[in-house]
Amino acid sequence: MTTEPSTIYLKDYQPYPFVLNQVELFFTLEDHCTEVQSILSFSRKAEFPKHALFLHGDEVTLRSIALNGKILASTEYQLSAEGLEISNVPDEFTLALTVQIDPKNNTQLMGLYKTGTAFCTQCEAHGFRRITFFPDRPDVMTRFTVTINADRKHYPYLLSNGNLLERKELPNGWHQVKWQDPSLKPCYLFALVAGDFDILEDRFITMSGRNVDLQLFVEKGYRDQGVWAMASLKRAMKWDEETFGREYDLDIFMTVAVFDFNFGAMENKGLNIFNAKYILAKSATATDRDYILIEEVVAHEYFHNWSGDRVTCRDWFQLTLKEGLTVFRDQSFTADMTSRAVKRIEDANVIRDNQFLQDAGPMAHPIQPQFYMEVNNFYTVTVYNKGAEVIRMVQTILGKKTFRKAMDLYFSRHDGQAVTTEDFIKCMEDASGIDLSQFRRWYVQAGTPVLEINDEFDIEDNEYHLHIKQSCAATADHSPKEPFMIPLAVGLLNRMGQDIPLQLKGESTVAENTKVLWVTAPEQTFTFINVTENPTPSLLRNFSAPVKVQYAYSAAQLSWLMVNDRDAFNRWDAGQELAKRILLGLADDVQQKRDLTLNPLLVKAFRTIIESEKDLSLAALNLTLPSESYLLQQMTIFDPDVVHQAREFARQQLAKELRDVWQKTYSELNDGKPYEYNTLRVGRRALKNLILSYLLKNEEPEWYRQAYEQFTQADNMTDTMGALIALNNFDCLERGAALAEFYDKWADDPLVVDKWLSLQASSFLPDTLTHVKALLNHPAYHAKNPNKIRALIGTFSTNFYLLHQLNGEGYRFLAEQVIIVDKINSMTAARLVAPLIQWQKFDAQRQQLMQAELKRILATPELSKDVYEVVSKALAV
Ligand code: B3K
Ligand code: ZN
Repeated sequence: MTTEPSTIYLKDYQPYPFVLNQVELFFTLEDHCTEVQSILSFSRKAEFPKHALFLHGDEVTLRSIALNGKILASTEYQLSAEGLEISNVPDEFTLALTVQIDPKNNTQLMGLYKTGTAFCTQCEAHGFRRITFFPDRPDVMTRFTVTINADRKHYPYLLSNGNLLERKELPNGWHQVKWQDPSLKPCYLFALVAGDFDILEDRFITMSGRNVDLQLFVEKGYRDQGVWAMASLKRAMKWDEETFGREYDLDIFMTVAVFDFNFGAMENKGLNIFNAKYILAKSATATDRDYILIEEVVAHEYFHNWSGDRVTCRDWFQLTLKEGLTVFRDQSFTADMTSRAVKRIEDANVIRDNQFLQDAGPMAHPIQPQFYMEVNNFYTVTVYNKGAEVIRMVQTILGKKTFRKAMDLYFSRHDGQAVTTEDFIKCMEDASGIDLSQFRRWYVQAGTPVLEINDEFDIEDNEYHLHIKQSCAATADHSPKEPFMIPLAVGLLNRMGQDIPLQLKGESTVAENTKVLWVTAPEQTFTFINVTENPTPSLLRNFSAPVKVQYAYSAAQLSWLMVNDRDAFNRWDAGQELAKRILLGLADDVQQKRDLTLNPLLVKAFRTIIESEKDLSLAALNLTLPSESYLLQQMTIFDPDVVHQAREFARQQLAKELRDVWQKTYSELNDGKPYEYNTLRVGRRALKNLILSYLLKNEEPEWYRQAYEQFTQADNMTDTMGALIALNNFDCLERGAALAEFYDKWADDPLVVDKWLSLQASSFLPDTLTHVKALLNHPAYHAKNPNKIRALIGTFSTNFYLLHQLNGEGYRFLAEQVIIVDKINSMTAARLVAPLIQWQKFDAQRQQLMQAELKRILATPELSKDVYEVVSKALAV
């Protein structure tokens, strides 16, 4: 990086001065020298009588340019690193461009690139400008006609968005197809795929009786692994009709799975492109978790057809408009398809383990960022997952029925438009009559609100008071911190564990069990009437807002709530809170070098869960201790060593104390029945494998053997991985044998090899980093493939215990890899650096080591904008 990249501000938004009436594209596909011709027809907007025409361009070579048929001399336009400018253009004109690009050397995987033998594209956010010069911004929407020429033998399938208009043979074994997309779309939703695939075909009859052809293209030999994704797609299409009244609009919906992809998938209009990881599944190679994720991501991309494609974003500051909303939609879908409570807990965990950490670090930003250097750095857990929580709060505030009405209004009012989050909230207000002006702060204020709650029971008047104080610490982006509007769902439990009917003083309505309080002021008191005994409050039920709650529960109250709260989420949360306290106490003991003993309350609580919880997926979550990430966040100075030791000590004690029930339950669950995928069996496998990893903590040869036996006997990947995960932290013969056999068996399946790499990178064994380094030279590793980079380096970067070893080797390794990957794929590199940017939270010695590595990265010549932004912000704190 020679000069500091500039910061772009939302407040500087300017509309594009021209209307792009239509676009014709002609591709001639060659590995290194693809030619792209384009014909763009523009009309000037009356408000911009003098503006020059600017087209973005990135690594495209201009071959010719003609305006209204006249070839332009090189003095008649200006080329820069950002694009192409023509100062004098008439009010109506057609521009014809020819450019050349090099897909085969496109390792950034943005724009047009090769994956295996196929060509494919990724255009969001700024990929289209790597295909040709173009107004690459989401508010420039137009109609695309696309002609593709390619060798027929290598590329029998030539795909793009919309409807196939014609196909014809060309000389020399080439062929040509022409696609036309009837919908208006921005260029980030453009897609092109050319290759030879196996294809799965199906159909969906929409609610109005139209037929939609469904086609799924997978790499040759993987046809059997597309069945689950196809079935998931059909479930998603039906669900969106039933739940949101959204019908698919085109006659054909295509999905393509590729092995080289920067993230999960992409919602290109009518032609979704996926990382194969989120499509391919069969029981022998995919875990239950993979199945659930595939269904979720397939649904997510499909749901974008309305929330993203038909109604899109005006600019990239509005990203949460489509992403927060679509994540909310996919979460609701998954909750309906699986277990509602389990899904809610998992989603809350993402917020607490990752999003709260982002809020507290140098990259903190609101769900609608107000400025950025590189937009790719803002596809974050904040924009996506906190964004989804914000939509969920809207639903809670409006009520489900009104929310649906408001969503209908949003889709009908803005169909075919590129809009803002303001437009979204306006629809919510118009449909409900509720003033959301204070609620809008969630969009522009970063940070995690904290609710400090005290209570008081007034026995004379039968009144119960909840005093609530809200606050929000300053964040790195310096956004304001005015009071938020927070829907706080509460219940009050009587001694019998029953919910007390809830009536607020001054209100006539009585809520049966849960009441949503609207917390709006810095300090507020809610008084419940007709409360005849001192209740136990159940606060933030179902995680009704992405906030932290502080209330002085006693340990006894927490263990009681774990069993008695009617709200499944809060039952789990009470257990987590209890475990957190006990583990932090242990961490303190480790730090002070005191003897460690595990509080028997936790053992007792665990025993009760095993004996009473009927939903076994839920039981597995309830028996999982809070993550190291979550525990670290509770410390003033992060100490990954002590947290790791404390947590592992607790796991070991739980293994020992509960040995009898673990063994009994494991034997019951390990029933040898053939694999079946359904909610019940998924729960049984989840619990069985969790128990197996506890049992191995006893470090008995017998259990190493049992895990190895499970590994060899398993007829499905969930149990295979369950055994490997259980063995993974023990230096026993069984681990080595299982890992070796696993690789031998699956060396040809890239997605399974990813699991093998990440298993090794996540091990707590002391020589893990040495192994990870060696694996960089193993044939299984491919330095240009994002899935491999994430599986090996990405997984190691989240192995907190080993990354943060005081010899600094973990940091050094990560920094070196960031520098290497940055040259290949800057977007992926910028993601790897995330754990280092939290340096300010650690002790002086680690701070110094981490800063030194960050400085080393920053001093690298020609650093990408992506990595520059993250690292420079981290060092500026
Ligand atoms: N919209 C894409 C993400 C694009 C990421 C670009 N850096 C996938 C999704 O969220 O559905
Ligand atoms: Zn999305």
